[in-house]
Amino acid sequence: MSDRPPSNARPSNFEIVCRTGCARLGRLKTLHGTFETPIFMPVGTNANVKLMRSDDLKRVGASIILSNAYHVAVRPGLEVIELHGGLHNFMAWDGGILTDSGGFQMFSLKNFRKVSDEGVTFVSPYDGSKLFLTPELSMDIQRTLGSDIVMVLDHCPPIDVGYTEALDATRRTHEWAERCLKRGVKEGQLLFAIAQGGAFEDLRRASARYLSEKDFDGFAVGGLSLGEPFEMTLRLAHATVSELPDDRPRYFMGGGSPRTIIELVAIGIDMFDSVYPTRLARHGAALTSEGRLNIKASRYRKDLSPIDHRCDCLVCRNYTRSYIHHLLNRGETLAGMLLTYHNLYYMFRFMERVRESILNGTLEEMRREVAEIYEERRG
Ligand code: PRF
Ligand code: ZN
Repeated sequence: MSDRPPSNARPSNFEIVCRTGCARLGRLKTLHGTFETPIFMPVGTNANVKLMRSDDLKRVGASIILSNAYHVAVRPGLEVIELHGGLHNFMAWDGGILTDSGGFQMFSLKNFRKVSDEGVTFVSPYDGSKLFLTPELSMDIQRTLGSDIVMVLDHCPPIDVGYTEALDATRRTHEWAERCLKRGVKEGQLLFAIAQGGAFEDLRRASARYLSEKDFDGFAVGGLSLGEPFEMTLRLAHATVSELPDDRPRYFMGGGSPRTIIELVAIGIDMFDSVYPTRLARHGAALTSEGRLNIKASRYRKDLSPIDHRCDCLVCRNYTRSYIHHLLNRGETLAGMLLTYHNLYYMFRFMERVRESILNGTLEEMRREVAEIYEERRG
């Protein structure tokens, strides 16, 4: 079923341009464009990045977004996507799309039922309908969606499981990764493996080492950013990265606050996704050159300055904090739209600075600066 020639017969899709310490500036080639890494991917779970039109996504600087195979396959259903000729057409987005496999949704959604070596059963809380997701089905769904980057189906346990359970999930993740590889992707789609290993450094290393030997286009660090202390995230991510091949992209799943990004770029991560900037916006908070601002606070009622005086986005050039504060207090949708636009614009300028600092060798300075502005991780 696989259309993919073996890796030694495929040109490499990832090129490292420059390094500072363990950090890398790279270029990742996909069917919908070549992207500079380190890169941030906004989350568009239901085939939309909440409150953002696709043309505005382009305008703020997004080049690849994340979507979820499981969600889209359930609603509207694969046949609807197929009618459109794929997910790109469906959502009117001609940039890159990475689809997550459904592995994470097993535990993050309430409608998960049971997992076996064969696959995982989801039961919809809406109508009781069942979906039996196997590695093969996840691959077939992502092939139909036509995503640029396909993720293998993995087993992501909670961070606090014991050794036996973590080992079992890791073993299953490896078996599933091989089944995904065997099922294959469409020509041009990239296939990424996901390393697990729970909270155990030896399992983390073993997982990365095991997957490294297989013919994947990239490798993700899974099973982290699940509420554990940041020091632990860094230590376990580092254990994983230390065993991954140097010449392939590395993706940290489900983390992407400025602080998370700068610390993980420094240990050699290239790709990030997070709901952080978009969710924060919908809760009335802005990312700024001075850190996080809660525009809902009463001190902004008569504040005529823009969200961030150092930002030249469309929102900061036209609207006051006072106006957005007013919209928030009235529960107007426009508040979330304006804040989402600004926060994503902020994230993409932030990523430009990260890449520049790798090029200039000033990543360490930027890291210290970011740590001062954003004391905690949050996302
Ligand atoms: N696996 C998958 N998706 C994910 C994760 C994972 O471990 C995480 C963990 N933070 C986020 N999204 N498939
Ligand atoms: Zn702005």
